Amino acid sequence: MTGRRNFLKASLLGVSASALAWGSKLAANQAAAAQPFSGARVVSTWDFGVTANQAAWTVLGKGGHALDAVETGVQVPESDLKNHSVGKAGYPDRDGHVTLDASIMDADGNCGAVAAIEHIEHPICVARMVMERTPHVLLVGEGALQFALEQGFKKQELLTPESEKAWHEWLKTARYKPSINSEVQDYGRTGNNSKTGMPGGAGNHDTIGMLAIDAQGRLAGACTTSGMAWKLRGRVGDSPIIGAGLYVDGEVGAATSTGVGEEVIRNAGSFLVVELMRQGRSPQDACREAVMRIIRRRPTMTKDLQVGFLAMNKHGQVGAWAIQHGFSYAVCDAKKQDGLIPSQSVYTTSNS
Ligand code: SD4
Repeated sequence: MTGRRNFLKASLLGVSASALAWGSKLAANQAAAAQPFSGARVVSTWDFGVTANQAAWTVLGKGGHALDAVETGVQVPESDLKNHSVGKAGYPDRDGHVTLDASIMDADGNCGAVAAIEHIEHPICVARMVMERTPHVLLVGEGALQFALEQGFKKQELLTPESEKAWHEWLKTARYKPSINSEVQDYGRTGNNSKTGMPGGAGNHDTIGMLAIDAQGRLAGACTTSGMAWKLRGRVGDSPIIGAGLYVDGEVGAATSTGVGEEVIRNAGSFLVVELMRQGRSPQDACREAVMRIIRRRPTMTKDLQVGFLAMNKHGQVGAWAIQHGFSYAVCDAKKQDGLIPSQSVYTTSNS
């Protein structure tokens, strides 16, 4: 096992060997993203973040509001039928129900979220309406659906034949073991991972977290997911929990997470990243410390666990860190429309 894995103290890591193998262009993208930046910029988790960012850019590029940009951007993977970890066509829970989690937040602390909502293709839009049209922050399950229908959303079947087939396959063993999501094998390409058969090189879970700063310097974030495939009915992950899967503070910056949500919730992950940035850490350094906090609490579990954080400060500097190799994030601004960047990680070779 140790031969396959190379655990290095995070503080000693530079760009990982594998990241270098992915190409000096990518490493250059990482260095560029870490620089202060004036103007609009949007960043997202995973390779499906590239197309999501492009949609967000249709708003940001015209001088639009960061909040509109993130809501627009994350709707792309929510509607993508090839994406089985966000929105429609997401893998269901243990009992065959597709249940979605989403949150949205602006720079002033306004936020809204839905958890374990069913039958609604765009939970992020419902989350925004919770934020803007109710005195609440989070609606769950039946109540969230009721609210969505009252707001005019259409009820639809989110379980596609492909996802249903995958669920039936899973039922043969019915063993809940989140796989380590990694884009290593299929880095930078769309389509299914040759090892797992999952989209975009992912494992059985992946979330889009998107952070944007607009031309007027306003920050916003959005996070949306179908959560962990085959989860218990009623399970809620980190994505709709403000401070866990998403946090934005206009005075400091914004952060979002992907991976096993239970570990992120336990550590108030995204809030922690923002607080570390408040204390003067760079986005990358803050993400690394948040990852190390999780590892310190779970020393025996981390070889099987993936969590990744992505952060952007109010100066537009971007950074990320993950437990496992293979996390990537996409950056889009006026100079670069499709930059996909490998995150640094604690483990520098694939555990999967
Ligand atoms: C969750 N954090 O529901 C989400 C899933 C995810 O990579 O991001 N997986 O726990």
